[in-house]
Amino acid sequence: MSHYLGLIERYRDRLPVTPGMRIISLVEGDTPLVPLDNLARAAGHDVKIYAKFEGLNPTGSFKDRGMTMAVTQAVHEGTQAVICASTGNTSASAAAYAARAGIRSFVLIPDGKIALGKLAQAMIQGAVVIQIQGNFDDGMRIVKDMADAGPLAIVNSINPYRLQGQKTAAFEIVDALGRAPDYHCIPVGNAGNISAYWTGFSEYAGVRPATAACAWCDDVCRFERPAVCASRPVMVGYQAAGAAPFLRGGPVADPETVATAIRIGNPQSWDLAWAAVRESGGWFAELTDEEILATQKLLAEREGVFCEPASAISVGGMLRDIEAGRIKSGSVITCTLTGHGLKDPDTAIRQSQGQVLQIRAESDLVKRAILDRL
Ligand code: AN7
Repeated sequence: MSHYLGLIERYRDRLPVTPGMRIISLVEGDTPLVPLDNLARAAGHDVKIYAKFEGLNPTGSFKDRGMTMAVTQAVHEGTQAVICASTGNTSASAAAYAARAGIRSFVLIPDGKIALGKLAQAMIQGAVVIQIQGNFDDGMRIVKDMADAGPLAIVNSINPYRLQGQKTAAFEIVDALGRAPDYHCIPVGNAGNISAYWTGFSEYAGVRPATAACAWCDDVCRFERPAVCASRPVMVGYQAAGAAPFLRGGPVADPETVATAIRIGNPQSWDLAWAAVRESGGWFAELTDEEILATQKLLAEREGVFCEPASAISVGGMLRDIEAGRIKSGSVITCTLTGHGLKDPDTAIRQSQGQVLQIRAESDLVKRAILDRL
């Protein structure tokens, strides 16, 4: 077997690529499905929990799955630049894949509300960073207005190639488990990823989903193929309470949350996400910033898994729904951890304050401090 060359090569026969196409890849995908046995034991109810740790993609988030497809297609069409609005991770990923392809990238980010690591990535990877005095939704509106501005490809998840790339995470989960999970728990911001997962799980189950909203999707996806697995999971989407349009029944004007990645009030994949949740028998739920941060800490302290706040929401919501009996005992549950904790060092340090001991450089003093804590 040849060594792993990225998700397009691995799932080529289920993706919109043609022979001879120049594949723009950073060898993304193939992320681990990490068992969270400590949390499962604490939760009781005989559940088995796995985290799909997407923070281990090349730029540290799941966006790379969609970006390899979107930038490959953009280059194929002769596009000279990509553009996106972003709460951070999309801009980091777009900049990286554009750099690799040798084209330009323009990224619109909300003023002052982007985690430091993501900004660093976009900047050093050569993106033209445009800070707008507005939020993600303002940026998205402006980017859509740029559609006719020139030879420019929009690489937000309204680009259908993005969702095609991202559906491969569902394939990997089924391939790793040898079955579909009973529940899949996932953070929801702009709502592209939950839609992509449902498309992927459905394709592997040999079922045409409601998320296959266009004829193009029918052309690309292999829904008619024999099923790889017999079932599909219940899809559960979690939002931050201050940015929870799916819980409010419509757009939220001034979204606010510590989980800046999902500080989004007007999700572009509204209908697709509802289709995924309804068809799977799932639901949306919301978590407060306090619950989100507590879960980020819990994952780090109990499992050694460091994800960003927006990612922790899937685990926090899942644990609450297990306790409430909404997620049934005996279930196999997968959670997407969408981005790496190192993306947002400020938030991690802020919520761990007081844990650093200040001690003079003397062995006796250090020894005492250690023995006091053993
Ligand atoms: C870590 O980067 O929208 O529901 O502009 O970075 O598919 O939007 C990020 C979204 C979850 C939500 N977790 O996914 C952007 C952006 C993390 C994220 C989401 C995002 P979608």
